[in-house]
Amino acid sequence: MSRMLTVGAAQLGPISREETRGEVVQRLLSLMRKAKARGCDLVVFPELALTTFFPRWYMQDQADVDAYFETEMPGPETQPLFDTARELGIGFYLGYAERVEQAGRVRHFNTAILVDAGGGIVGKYRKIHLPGHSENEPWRAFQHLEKRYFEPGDLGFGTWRAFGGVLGMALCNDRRWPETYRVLALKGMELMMLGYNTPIHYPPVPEHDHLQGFHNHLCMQAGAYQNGTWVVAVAKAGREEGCELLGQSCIIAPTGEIVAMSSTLDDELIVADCDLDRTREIKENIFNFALHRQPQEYRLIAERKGTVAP
Ligand code: CDT
Repeated sequence: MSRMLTVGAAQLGPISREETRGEVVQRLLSLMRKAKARGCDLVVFPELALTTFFPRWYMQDQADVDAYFETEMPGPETQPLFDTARELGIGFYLGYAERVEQAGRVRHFNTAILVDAGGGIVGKYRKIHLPGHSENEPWRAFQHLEKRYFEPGDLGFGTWRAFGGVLGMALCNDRRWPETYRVLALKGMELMMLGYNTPIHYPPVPEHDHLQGFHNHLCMQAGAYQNGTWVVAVAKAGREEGCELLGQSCIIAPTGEIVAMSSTLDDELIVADCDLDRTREIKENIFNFALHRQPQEYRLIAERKGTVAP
């Protein structure tokens, strides 16, 4: 048996602070057309793919922060993505900053959506693991203020029946946490889509800077294998406003093997034919959850947040 899904990982090079939404959307459309030409059913874009990675700056005026957020999706600048997807018959995953009013309260999320080949939104995910810090820390070469500008997602980890399989979404820092993959895999995930913006320099532990690429693949290859899932991971890469962002976008098989990887720090499309039935090699054998898991021994994972040593 095979259930083939041809997937494109559409890495972006840097987006400058001055670049408009319209200009960025043109870059996304160009990658989407390339993906269609290469036979893709689905194309995955990065996290916060419509603007520069703004959490690197401390901004005191909320209006300056809100300028990076979308108040509607699609909106006038993003509508062409949906129209072109429908014309071409291709789906997409897109990360963006979302500003919504919920129950009379303005809320800010780091969000991803899955759009089907008819241009309809199938699913939405709001990032749960927000890294970085909440206050200005001027000793850093640059800030990472996701904890200031976003709230943790309120939608949980979701999976959706789409594109002939069961697809899950996550965003950037989520890929470092085994809980992300396991919760999604318990909801049947066969392919995870994930966009990221990962600075090479990590101010609190700069001695790990040279390991960014290694840690990126280490956690995702392990997550793919231990949960029998494809992983499609897509960077915003390159030197953006003086900050070096990791590339190495990749598509990982359920065996943990990298089957495609980007080789530039620019706009670049990589493609792989992902047979969703290959997830069974793992899910029905070494990681047959129903047969081998011992959840009564794992309660602490859900109940306890921090370590308590004996
Ligand atoms: N965007 C994002 O989540 N980036 C983090 C950076 C490291 S923590 C400051 C990541 O996990 O890649």
